This record gives sequence, structure tokens and C-alpha cells, in this order.
Amino acid sequence: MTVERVEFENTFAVLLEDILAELPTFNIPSEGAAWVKECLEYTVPGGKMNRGLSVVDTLRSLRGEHATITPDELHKARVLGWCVEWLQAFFLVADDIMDNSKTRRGMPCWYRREKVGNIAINDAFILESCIYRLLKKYFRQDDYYVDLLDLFHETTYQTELGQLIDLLTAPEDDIDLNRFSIEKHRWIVTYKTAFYSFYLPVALAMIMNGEKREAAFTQARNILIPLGVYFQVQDDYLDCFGDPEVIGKIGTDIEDNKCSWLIVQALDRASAEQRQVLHAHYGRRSAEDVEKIKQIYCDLDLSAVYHAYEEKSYAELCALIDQADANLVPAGVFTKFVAKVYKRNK
Ligand code: GPP
Ligand code: MG
Ligand code: MG
Ligand code: MG
Repeated sequence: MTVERVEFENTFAVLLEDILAELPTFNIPSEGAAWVKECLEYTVPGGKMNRGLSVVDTLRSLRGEHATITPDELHKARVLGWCVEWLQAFFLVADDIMDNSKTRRGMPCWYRREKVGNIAINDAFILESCIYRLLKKYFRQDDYYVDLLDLFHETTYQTELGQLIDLLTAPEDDIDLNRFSIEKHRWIVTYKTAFYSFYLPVALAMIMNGEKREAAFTQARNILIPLGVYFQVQDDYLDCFGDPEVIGKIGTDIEDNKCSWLIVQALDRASAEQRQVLHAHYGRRSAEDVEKIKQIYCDLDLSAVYHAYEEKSYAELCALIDQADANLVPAGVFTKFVAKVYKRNK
């Protein structure tokens, strides 16, 4: 584990304590404080932490090799990183309910734990509120406080709109594969994943670094959104072809009738007979139905299509980075990020 990863992980304990320490000021009954502690410990840490660590990485890249970052600044970058991880926990707890998922990070989804169930809906709201407790504690005095708040609100709304279309495109009682298209898929993943996973961490570090030029944020977005799309295509692929032991979750996209990258690619290539099989078996819960769909994915050699897509996306992202103006955002910000996700298997 890198030094930063250890420091970052250690910061979680501090922030958890911040949240827990103020609970008595609400006179909350003791079972409430115990619940919040258990929920936060279960749902916030334990991921890959790529999003959170990216805030710190980005701040370092923005400052350059030899510029110093004070201990206080480093701590604040880590706080922002954890705010992104908290946002992610909020989304995942809610997403797992909506997607009927079984496991997350190698454990049962929070809502599936004994005594949790629908309380997880309220827990998701609490997870979201924690972001604003932490921002208030650490950034209230800073002139960019309102910009941080605005960015978190904006990004949350974008993600919720993305999740809305993800769900509206996948009604389980009305299977209609004609709703799916490459353009629809791209819109959904841009909104439900790319903004919060890629643009948000970088933009937070830029704000903290005093960036005011709109062109710098636009440049970051122009590279990070395609990177986020590529990342969600990987997620869609791994949902079907990844190893649950490695990705820590059991895929549900076929059962959930999702407009996944795989089904969109399959529809683009299927013969009339294959299309019929897809129509007959997609979005159904039985293992036999799912197997029929996976068989067509294999017959169409979607793994090869995916690997070609990976190469092409990588080349396109590298070209975008090459063409970018390093005076707006240094290339290292993006190359580090691309290196983290290229050919990932989890
Ligand atoms: C990933 O979709 C998108 C999210 C986790 C955002 C959820 C947004 C909300 C507003 C709740 P996914 O369902 O493919 O993720 P996973 O495969 O991890 O379940
Ligand atoms: Mg999901
Ligand atoms: Mg989902
Ligand atoms: Mg997924």
C-alpha cells in the first residue's frame, strides 16, 4: 500500500469521530448514535478509494513536483476525498436497493443486513448529510466554501438524473429492447457515473487550489467525462464477465433489464434469430434466462469487441490529453487517472 493510501485511510477514523462526536449535541438516543457508527463503518470505507485518493493526487499534480503542500492543506484534500467517498456510499446504498443487488465490496449490501431493510433508505440520506457536516467543519472559513457546496449539489443532481434514466429505461414489467441505444447508454453513464466519479474529485482539488478560470474546468470535463464513460463500460462488462470474488459484487444488469453496454453492442450485431432470443430472455430473473443471454454475448464474441473498445478508448483518451493545454490543467492529472482504470478487472 502506498504511503498516501495509509494516510488517507487514517483520515477516515478522524472524520468518523467528527461525525460521532457531534451527535450528542442533538440529544440523540444512544441506539441512534450506535446505528450511525455501524452504518458509516460498514458503508463508507472498504472500497478501492480511487475517487477519494484522486483529490489528493490531483492537488499534488496541480502544485507540481517541488511545490510544497502544507500539512493542513493535505488534510483538507483528504477531507474532500472522503467527502467524495461518502457521496459514493450514499449512492451505493441507494443503488443496491434499486438494483436488487446482493453483495457489495464482498459483503452483503447494507439494506440486506439483518434489522436494516428499508431503514437503509434513511441511512443513505444520513450518508449524504455527513458530506455537508464535514464541509462545514473544515471549509466554512474558506472563500471557496460556497463553490464546494455548489459543486457537490450540482454533481449529486446530475447523478440522480442519470440514475433516473437508468431506471426508466429498465422497467422490469415492460421489456422492450428498442428503448436501448448507444446514444442512450452514453447519456446514462455520463450522468450516473462520470460526473461524480471523475470530474468531481479533480474539480474539488482545482477549487481548493484557487482555480478560477472556467476554461480550466471545461478542459478537465472534456477529458474526464469520456474517461468516466469508459469506466462505466468496464463496469457493465465486469457485471457479466468479471469475477464476483474480485469485483466484490454479483452482477444484476441482465436480470434488471438494464441498458448495459453489452446488450447495446449485442443488439447492434445480432442476427434476426439472436435478436428474438434476446427479446425473449432479457430482463428476467431465472438463471436459465440469464444463461441464454450470456450465451449470445459469447456467440457474438463481445469479449473481443470489448477489448477492442478498451484499446480504442485508451488511444482516444491519450490523444485528448496530448492535445490539451497544460497551462490550464497539467497532463499528469489525467494520465494518473487513466493509468488507474486502464484494463482494470475490479
Ligand atoms: C453506477 O451504476 C451508478 C451509481 C452507483 C450511481 C447511483 C446513483 C444514485 C442517485 C443512487 P451501477 O448500478 O452499474 O453500479 P454497480 O454496478 O456498482 O451497482
Ligand atoms: Mg447497481
Ligand atoms: Mg444502478
Ligand atoms: Mg454496474
